[in-house]
Amino acid sequence: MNNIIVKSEWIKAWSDNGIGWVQLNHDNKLNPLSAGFILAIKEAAEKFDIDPSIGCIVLIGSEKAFAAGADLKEMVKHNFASVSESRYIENGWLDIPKIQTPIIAGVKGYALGGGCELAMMCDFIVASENARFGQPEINIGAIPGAGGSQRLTRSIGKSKAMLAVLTGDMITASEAEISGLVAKVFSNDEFDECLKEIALKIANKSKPLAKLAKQAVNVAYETTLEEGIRSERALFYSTFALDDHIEGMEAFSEKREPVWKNK
Ligand code: CO8
Repeated sequence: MNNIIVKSEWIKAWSDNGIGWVQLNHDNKLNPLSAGFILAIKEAAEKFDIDPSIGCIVLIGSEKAFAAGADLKEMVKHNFASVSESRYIENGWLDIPKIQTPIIAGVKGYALGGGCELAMMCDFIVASENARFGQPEINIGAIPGAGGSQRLTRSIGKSKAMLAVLTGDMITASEAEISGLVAKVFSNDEFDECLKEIALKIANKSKPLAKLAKQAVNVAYETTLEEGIRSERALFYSTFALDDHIEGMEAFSEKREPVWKNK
């Protein structure tokens, strides 16, 4: 692993009512993503992913930025050989999309380059109205490298993704909501409360059902419609093997709230 040190000191992690909060808390409030920082983010998220009391993980940054991209002070030292040999954007980065628990990116301020890519690796993005998204790599001698050209295109379509990637211009929160990059935008004042409300709603669902639902939607990202429909049907049938399926059905007919057993 080329002596990369996990920067756990730049992460604040706490749980609250079934929500696992992971805050990027670099001394530089722009949260520049170095190799050790992304490993710390991955480790914190993975800890919550295997915690049976957690039903939703939320990744947040500072007031100023979710993350303003790769740590350019680290990136400047790399050459072609060293990025390949150190697996620069493999360690940690490839693990975030493997998290099984629903994971939300809560974006305030900048989500640029690797920061935008990290947000897009989450299941959906909730933004405050001051959020700014972008893939500005073209301005610093590179192109997106952690999935930006692929996930942004799938998310907002070729035309808008090309505009963003070729100009490097930022996308405002309201543009991001209109184009579907962001699920919801809240005013800066309401953001923390509204984000928590959404996370709590998800955390209070049956955990195995939420994981199956997440898996079903993610298949749409990666395969043909025919294969996706087949996969969804198999996942749907598998819900009938859960105690929580029986509980959901019974609660509906008894006109009461379900009490999930999480199995
Ligand atoms: N990395 C390291 N340091 C940074 C970064 C960064 N990405 N962004 C800002 N800083 C530093 C600045 O150098 C400055 O440091 P100092 O005080 O020592 O001079 C400090 O943070 C404050 O920065 P600014 O004065 O520029 O703050 P502003 O509020 O004026 O501007 C911006 C904020 C708009 C975010 C601006 O700083 C900016 O444009 N930053 C660069 C954004 C960028 O280009 N991001 C893309 C990077 S490339 C990338 O992400 C590739 C992803 C590949 C995967 C990742 C692998 C690890």
